[in-house]
Amino acid sequence: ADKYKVVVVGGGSAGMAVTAQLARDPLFKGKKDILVVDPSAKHYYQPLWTFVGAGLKPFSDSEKPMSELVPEEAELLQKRVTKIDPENKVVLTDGKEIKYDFLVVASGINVDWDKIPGLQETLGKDGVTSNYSAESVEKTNEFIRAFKGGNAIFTQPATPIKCAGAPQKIAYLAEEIFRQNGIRDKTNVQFHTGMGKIFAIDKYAAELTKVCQSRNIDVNLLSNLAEIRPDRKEAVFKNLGPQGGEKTIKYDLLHVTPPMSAPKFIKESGLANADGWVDVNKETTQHNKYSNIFALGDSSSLPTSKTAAAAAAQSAVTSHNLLSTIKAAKETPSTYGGYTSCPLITGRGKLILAEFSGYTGQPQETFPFNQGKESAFSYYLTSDVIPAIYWHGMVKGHWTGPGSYRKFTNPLSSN
Ligand code: FAD
Ligand code: UQ1
Repeated sequence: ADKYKVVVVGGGSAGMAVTAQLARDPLFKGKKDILVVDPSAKHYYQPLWTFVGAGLKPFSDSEKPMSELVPEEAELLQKRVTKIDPENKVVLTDGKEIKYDFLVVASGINVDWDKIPGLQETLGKDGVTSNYSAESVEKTNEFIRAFKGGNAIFTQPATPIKCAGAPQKIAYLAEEIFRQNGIRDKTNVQFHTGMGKIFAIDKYAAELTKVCQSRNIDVNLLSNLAEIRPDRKEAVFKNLGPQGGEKTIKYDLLHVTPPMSAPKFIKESGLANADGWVDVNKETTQHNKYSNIFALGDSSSLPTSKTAAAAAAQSAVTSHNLLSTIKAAKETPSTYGGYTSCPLITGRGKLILAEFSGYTGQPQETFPFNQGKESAFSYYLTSDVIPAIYWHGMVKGHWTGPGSYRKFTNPLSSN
């Protein structure tokens, strides 16, 4: 009885996009042959959390009940997947075995709150917060608004994370609010990143470095948050450069982006590459060992920067290749070229819209102006247009990224 043609593990941005696209195929009409498994009662549009953390959008705009988004042709099981048995084509949840013919893994990335000693007990209290959790994102805005001066510290870990620009976006927004509140001269704004660069792509990194310089944001590269001592309000940073060593800094506001990693069940199920991500072909999104398994989004091995924008582009490739595998159609596979995007908000009404291929490192900009510059157009696109595209397009299976429009919107672009 508990057998489905397709099981989708994770009903987040990537899983819901693929589910909605599959559901439109005649193969699934009136059948309930797709199952989405996700323990979360809510589906989150996490890109809004940067705006929520600065009080520019209400949290409620970022959530919808998961059940509302699951299409009619699919079922929802509100359970956590604990293991997959790919040899027997079985998904295990607590207390239930579900058989599948085809599997899509889209279980996202784990935020490792427990890997920073001191973080869990103080998150949401005494000036320590994070935009990376539904529970603490509104605290960010509270703490920034109530800030009276001192050290405001923003961190980024050395691990891969979702939306690698988000740790610095909130620093820009906070810095602007401190100026508006007349406390900027009493405030030391520091950004500490475990990475060796402020952003992976030089074109955008160069501009972001200028923004930090002009606004007196102290950027510390290869400076990795290792510990928080809440009783003394101290943050300990390890220097990952050749000189090594540790630095202890007193904080009055601390916005933490914790280290992140692949969900453990992927490795325990024999589906992972050496780093724990679901081991898929980087062009087709099909598993390298099991041809009836596909993966996309943050939990996949696709070697690009992990964003909803990337998942949108990947979703078209996954659903196309999965459908032709199901139908045993001898079609040319659809391929993904690493497209991803990071809207780097630098202030209210100002945004650098990075769009690039994580495979080539080359910009792939949608619009015929230099998106490496701060722009009001890019800001309103991101704050007001893209959220609508997400809720009405992406999770309904009708938006797979701007790639197919680029030759019209930016005809001179070579990418
Ligand atoms: P998710 O959307 O996180 O979904 C994963 C789902 O899997 C969840 O619903 C979860 O409950 C479920 N799950 C987890 N484990 C299991 C399990 N064992 N069994 C079953 N289900 C499971 N992206 C952008 O494109 N632009 C931005 O501006 C941007 N800004 C961001 C800002 C912040 C603060 C954050 C946190 C993220 C941001 N992102 C942005 C990144 C974006 O949200 C993610 O890259 C995107 O959601 C990835 O989609 P996904 O489906 O892989 O993962
Ligand atoms: C995008 O497609 C997308 O997915 C819906 C995002 O996630 C929130 C984005 O942040 C961006 C920038 C895009 C790209 C879209 C356009 C119109 C450039």
